[in-house]
Amino acid sequence: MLLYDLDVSGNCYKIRLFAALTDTKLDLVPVDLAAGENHDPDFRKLNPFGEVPVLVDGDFTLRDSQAILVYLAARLADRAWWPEDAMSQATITQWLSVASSEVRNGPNAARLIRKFGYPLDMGTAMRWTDKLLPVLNAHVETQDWFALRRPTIADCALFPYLALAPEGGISLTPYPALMRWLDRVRDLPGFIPVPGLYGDC
Ligand SMILES: N[C@@H](CCC(=O)N[C@@H](CS)C(=O)NCC(=O)O)C(=O)O
Repeated sequence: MLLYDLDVSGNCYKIRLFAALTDTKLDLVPVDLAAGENHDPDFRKLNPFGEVPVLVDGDFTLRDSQAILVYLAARLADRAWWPEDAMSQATITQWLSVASSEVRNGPNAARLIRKFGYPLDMGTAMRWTDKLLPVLNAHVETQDWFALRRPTIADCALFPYLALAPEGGISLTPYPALMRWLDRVRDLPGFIPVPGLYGDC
């Protein structure tokens, strides 16, 4: 399977992290966003939105990091990361949705502004962040993992932009339970880092 990838992208890192944790073999195809490779007509055929990550598995092409996590986890013989029952899948999907909405609009947007100069509004990003982080912190005060009693793709989807929040000028110090959850993810066998992971704000 091919993963069209960018090293500093948290969305791509979600997939690389899951693959590392589950020993899933992926061949990385780097896409240089700074050089505009995501606007090449051939890449647009893979993803008309011009975004990474994109997974290609034979004739099957899939965009969106959350969808790719579901696909990769559902193919594994060990269904621990994406179990087959409706209640588990729905519970995990709640958190995949938080990753693509609240995390995207909050810590991810703040990092895009501060690290990459994207023309987004920092006040808006911080309002999303201030609403989000207390909720996440309270959730992992009472349980080790976001969706189930073990790590799932929900944890893989949430980890990158929360761990990289300091690059957006967001301190996680006021959220000790969330920091302990980040440490639990880092301690998983097979864990791999991403550039900027250990930055302080
Ligand atoms: N919903 C998509 C969002 C993907 C996305 O925003 N990718 C960024 C890199 S992290 C991108 O390719 N941006 C293209 C650009 O900025 O032109 C996902 O979760 O994969």
